[in-house]
Formats: sequence, C-alpha cells, structure tokens
Amino acid sequence: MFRSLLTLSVAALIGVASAHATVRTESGLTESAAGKSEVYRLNVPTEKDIATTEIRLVVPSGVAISRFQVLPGFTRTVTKNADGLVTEVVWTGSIAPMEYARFFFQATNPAAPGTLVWKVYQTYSDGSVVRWDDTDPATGPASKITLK
Ligand SMILES: [Cu+2]
Repeated sequence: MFRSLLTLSVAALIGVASAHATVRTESGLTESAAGKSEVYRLNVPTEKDIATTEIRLVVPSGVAISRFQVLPGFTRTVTKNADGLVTEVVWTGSIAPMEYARFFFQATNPAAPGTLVWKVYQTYSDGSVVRWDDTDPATGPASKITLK
C-alpha cells in the first residue's frame, strides 16, 4: 500500500504513471485519432515479489491489430472474431520482480471518435490474477485512449 501511494505521488510529480499495467500510444499518450494507424504499447510491471507469468489483453471493439513487435522470451496467442479481428491476446513468459515488459503492436483505430477501453489481466506465478479492468477503478483501472 505504502509503495503504491509513494508511486502515485511520484507519478503525479513527474506526470507519468509508471506503475500499473497500462496501454498507451508508442510515445506514451492517452490520446489518438479516429481511423488512424497507431502503434500501441502495453506496459506490464511486476508489482509483487513473485514473477508475472501471463498477460491477457482484451482488445476494444473496432480496433484492428495488424502486427506485433517481436518480444523474445514471450509466446503469444490471439483470439479472432468472425471478421478476422483480434479480440484477445495472451502472452506467456516471465516478468521477474523489479522488472517490466513492454508489448508493442500496430493497430488501426475505429473510424468514429470515442474512448477505447483496454482491459488487462495479469497472472502471477502463484495463480493470482490482478484485474486492470475497472472492476475496482481505484486499484485496478482499465486503460483509456481518447480518439478525437
Ligand atoms: Cu501499479
């Protein structure tokens, strides 16, 4: 708890949210444009003293992922819908304590302005799952990208 509070205040000072699993644009923004081809990055820090072993990303509807950056050490599985769009991505691998991993992918945004809500589920080696899906927005916020 103390570490979370400390991280929050430091993040507020430097204007960067460094903790939590987050989806941002490649340059770290929470804003993009409707219909644009964008590179996103999913940042996953291990915040326990055991390793993260699996990360599941739920892709907002209307987002069309076309490419993933190679990330040695991780295996990726995707689920697609009837239209061939990637709806879920699961990465398995290991993010040790005091480490973070960044997963980059290229996607085309939906044509209409709005808010993309990215839900992330982070599994640790003891089987516990941390939900970044707004089930509890205070402790487990989902990432939002505003499309203008
Ligand atoms: Cu955090």
